[in-house]
Amino acid sequence: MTRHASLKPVLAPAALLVAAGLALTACSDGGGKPSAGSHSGAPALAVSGAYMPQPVGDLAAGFLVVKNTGKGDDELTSVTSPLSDSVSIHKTVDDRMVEVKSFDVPPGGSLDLARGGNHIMLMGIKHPPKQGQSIELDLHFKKTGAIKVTVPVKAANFQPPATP
Ligand SMILES: [Cu+2]
Repeated sequence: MTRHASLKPVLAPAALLVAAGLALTACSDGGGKPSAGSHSGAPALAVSGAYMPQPVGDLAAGFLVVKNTGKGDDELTSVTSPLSDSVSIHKTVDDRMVEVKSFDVPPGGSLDLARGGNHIMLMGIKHPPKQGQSIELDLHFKKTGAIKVTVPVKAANFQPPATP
């Protein structure tokens, strides 16, 4: 009898704990560290290592690294290019490409677009460029705005030098 009575009061606090944990997670996802207490942190982005393997047919991929040396986060939300009206951003899941809405660029971190992983995808290219030429990509970030990148076209099997 006493055993049954004691079960209920134990359950209620456990449920509260779960709810509190969920709330905390939602909070830190939205605005970075909850304890930071400042909204002045701005992202500071720099793009490096951009290249495009020579297109196969009217399809091409773009690879680059976006470093964020600032205090605030940012997001790559879209990419446009004079080369194509159909540019999207993809991640790779189990060898299959999946279109995404955005990529995070965390403060003190980087967004790496590389073969076999996240990449920029250009479809329906009207005038495919050749190795040795270069093309333009306009990266659109949620906070920083647009960054124009000149991207060299490399051999179709080009691999960038390994970075530390
Ligand atoms: Cu793709």
